[in-house]
Amino acid sequence: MYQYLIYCILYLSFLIAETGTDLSNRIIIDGYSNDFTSDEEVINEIHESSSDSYWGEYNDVKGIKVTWDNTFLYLAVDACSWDNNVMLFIDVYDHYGIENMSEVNAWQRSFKFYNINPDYFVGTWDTNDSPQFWKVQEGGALQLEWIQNIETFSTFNTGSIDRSMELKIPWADLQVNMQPITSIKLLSLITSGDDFSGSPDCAPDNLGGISNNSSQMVVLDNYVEIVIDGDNDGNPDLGILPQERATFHKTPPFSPLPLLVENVLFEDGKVFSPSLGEKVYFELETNRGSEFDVKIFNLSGEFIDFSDDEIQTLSWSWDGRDQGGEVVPFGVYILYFIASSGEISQKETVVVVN
Ligand SMILES: [Ca+2]
Ligand SMILES: [Ca+2]
Ligand SMILES: [Ca+2]
Ligand SMILES: [Ca+2]
Repeated sequence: MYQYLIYCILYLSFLIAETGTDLSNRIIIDGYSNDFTSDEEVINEIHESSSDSYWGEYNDVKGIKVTWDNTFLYLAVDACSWDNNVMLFIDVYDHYGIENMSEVNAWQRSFKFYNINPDYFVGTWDTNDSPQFWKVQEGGALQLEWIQNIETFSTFNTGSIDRSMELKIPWADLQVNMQPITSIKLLSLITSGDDFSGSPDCAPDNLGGISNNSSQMVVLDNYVEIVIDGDNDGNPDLGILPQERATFHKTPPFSPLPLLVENVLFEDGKVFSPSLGEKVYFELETNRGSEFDVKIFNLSGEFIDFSDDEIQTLSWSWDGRDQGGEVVPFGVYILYFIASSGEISQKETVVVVN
């Protein structure tokens, strides 16, 4: 009777799949993610379609699975890749991380991150079984280092559906200067093996949607966040269901929201006199988070200067001077707002008077 009871408890604890002291017997890093249970799916078919990729169902991300024990974080990405790359980004610390994947020293791709700045990523390609685990320089955004002792495996094989990339990262390798890890943010995607290629599918979906143009810069601005140390005792919480710890920046599914300029506000009008020490102040309102550069041109199309950032975001001024500091001739000037993602641009005019 007792034996039966113990068997039942063991069986149930396997089914429930809570985080526990040691999961290394259950989670095997072999590129097949069926050793994770449904309680460990933080992105699954509820959130992420398997037919939303611009490159079709054979190049699609389907989900992310997560669990952990005292020593390791276990991760799996379910996807299908035919001649392309699968990547998983991990953001542990808010104060630094990759901002622009086209500026890093390895795996250069056309992605910009917004709301998330990954500190680590793992990437693999079709038929490769040894995904590479990379770390961005502590405190930095550009310098990547390949960490070769992390156990990884992937089984993507020329369009075979239902394959995965798995990895097992010692918590100690994710910690910087012994700082405790309270939560992690995750984001996975498909890209190609070519430098500066974009992505036809990410999970969770980004807010602005994805372009069919494979080299178009993609803004990755959504993530799933998993609370690891909810009681703040410095250790990963055990005995919990990872899925219950998962939240999104914006919970999928949702329709993409193309970036729009809703308004450009000129607080004190568009006419100003730089020779009297005046500046023109302007703000831009958009329907979702993005960064913009503002370039100033004269009517002949000559570049004059960049505008100055004000403290508020998407808020600038121009002092009516060119790059050399000289007051520009009176006349009409064009402010050219360009989304840093390259998604949209907008022109406005101002008038310089004597
Ligand atoms: Ca496995
Ligand atoms: Ca997908
Ligand atoms: Ca970060
Ligand atoms: Ca997607």
